[in-house]
Formats: sequence, structure tokens, C-alpha cells
Amino acid sequence: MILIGESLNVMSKKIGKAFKERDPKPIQEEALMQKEKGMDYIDINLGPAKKDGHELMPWVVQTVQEVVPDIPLALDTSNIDAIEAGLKVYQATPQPPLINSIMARPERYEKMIPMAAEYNADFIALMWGPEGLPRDENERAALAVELMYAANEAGIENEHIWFDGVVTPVNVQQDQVMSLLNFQMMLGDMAPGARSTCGLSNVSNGAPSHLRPILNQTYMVMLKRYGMYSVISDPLDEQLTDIAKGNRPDIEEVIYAVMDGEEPEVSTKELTDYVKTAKVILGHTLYSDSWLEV
Ligand code: THG
Repeated sequence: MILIGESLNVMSKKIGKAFKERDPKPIQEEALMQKEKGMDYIDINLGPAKKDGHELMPWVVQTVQEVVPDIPLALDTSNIDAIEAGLKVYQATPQPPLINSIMARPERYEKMIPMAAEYNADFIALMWGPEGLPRDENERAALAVELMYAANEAGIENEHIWFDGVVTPVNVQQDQVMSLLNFQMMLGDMAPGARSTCGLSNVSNGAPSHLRPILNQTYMVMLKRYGMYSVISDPLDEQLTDIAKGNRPDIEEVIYAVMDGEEPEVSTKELTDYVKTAKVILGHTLYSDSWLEV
């Protein structure tokens, strides 16, 4: 599982302030920390950055590349000019940079797909259409095919497309969480050779903070089983990184058992908690903020 660090993010107080003041130190410390924690990519998340994104993005790209020139970067903003300005100054990395993201809306992808082709960038194909979030896996699939055709037409092969079916919070839209698993299952046949990713932490948005890691970890294992190639994740969640890198087959095994409808025999509190969490995500147990206590 490829990991894309989520925390170089305008929403973080420290990083937001450093972006605003053009203070390189907190940004470079964050980038070095993410590398040290084993992140394969770093997501530079500016948010909408409507006003000065076209100046901010190239500055952040250069600031990060000064200290971690070997880590590929994901450029995350809805400001198209900011992405292009970032790609202009981008120094080549072992893997191409990643445009985060291109929505399945013609007025956006007609501009952005040629940009990806021009700069030899990979891109995240976001399953967010003219009407917003797709209602189910079939709507996700229709948007995926639309973006894939447009990219292939522009000479971009599937291996450069990272499909993101959009993760939604489990405590409000349990059926959407299942829809993404189903979409993930279809993707291999629909888009041979393509990659996939998602904003994993979205699944635990709104949950109490001490319960977010186990929700994120459990959902990641489920998505991985259906072929998820990468996740945008919290670099400080070391257990998540450990599981992602294949070091916890015991955890994967009990979650798979629940997915297969079995009642796995578990001997530790740790594994029992993963069993309970898997049941909540699959909808076998109703979501409540106290699911580990029942
Ligand atoms: N798909 C794609 N890109 C994305 C997302 C996606 N980029 C943004 C987001 N979703 C993924 N990144 C984050 C970053 C932070 C958090 C969640 C997802 C997060 N942060 C903590 C919080 O809000 O409580 C802490 C913030 C802080 O540091 O203060 O949850 O879906 N392609």
C-alpha cells in the first residue's frame, strides 16, 4: 500500500500560518517528519486557495523539494492555475508528480487533462460529477469511464490515472462506505492497469478522536483487499503505516474473516476491537460512538 501523507495541510494551524507567512521552517520540518514516518508521497493541500494559490503552490513545492528532493508530491487544490504553477517549478522525482485532483466535470477535465499530459503528471480522477457525490457504485463507474476515455483520448495511459471513488464518513453514510468497496471491486475490470487512492481519514470524520485510528485502519484493510493501491493518510498513525506495509497479517486476517461472514476466534482485546470495528463498517452493527464498549 502506497501512503500519501495528509498533514501538510492548510487546515492545520501550524501549517496554515506558515503558508500565509511564507515561513519555510514548519513546512520543511513537516516534510522531513513525513519522510521519516515512511510516507511515499506528500500531499500539499492548499484548500481552495482562490486568491494567491498560483503564487503559494510553486513556493511550497520548492520549499519542500529543498529538503526532500526524492519524494514525489501530490498537488492538492481546486485552483487549476495553482496546480499548473506548481508543475512548472517541479523538479523531477523518481515517480511523477500527482495532480490532486481532476473531477468528472467536463468544464474542469477539458482543461486539466491536457495539463497532465503536457507536464507528464499522474492525476487523481475524483468521482465527483456535475451533481456532486455519486449515489452508488454504478454512478461512480459511469464517472470513472468518462474520465478514463477523456484521458486515453489525450494519450494518457491508465497507469497514470489514480481513481478516487470518494470516502464518506461512516457515521452519516454507512451505505456509501459499502458503495466504495463495491466500486473498488469493479475497478480492476473497468480500468485495467489503473491505480487507485482515497482520502482515508474522511471515513472517521466526526468520530471521537481516540476512535479515528481504528476506523481508518480497519477500512484501509478492507479497501486493500479489493485492490486499493494507495491511501492519503495520517503520517502520525504509526499503527496504520505498519498495517499498510504488511507488518500486521494477524489484523488483516481477522478483518477478512468478518468480511467473509465468519466469527473469528480472537484472543486479545486488540484483535477483538478490529472485529467489532469491521462489523460496524460493514453495517452488521449500527454505528454509535461507543461500539468498542458493547
Ligand atoms: N480525496 C483526494 N484528496 C483529498 C481528499 C480526498 N485531499 C483532502 C482530504 N480528502 C484528505 N486529506 C485529509 C487531511 C486531513 C484530515 C482528513 C483528510 C483530517 N485532519 C484532522 C481533522 O480535521 O480533524 C486534523 C487537522 C489538523 O491538523 O488540525 O482529518 O478524499 N483525492
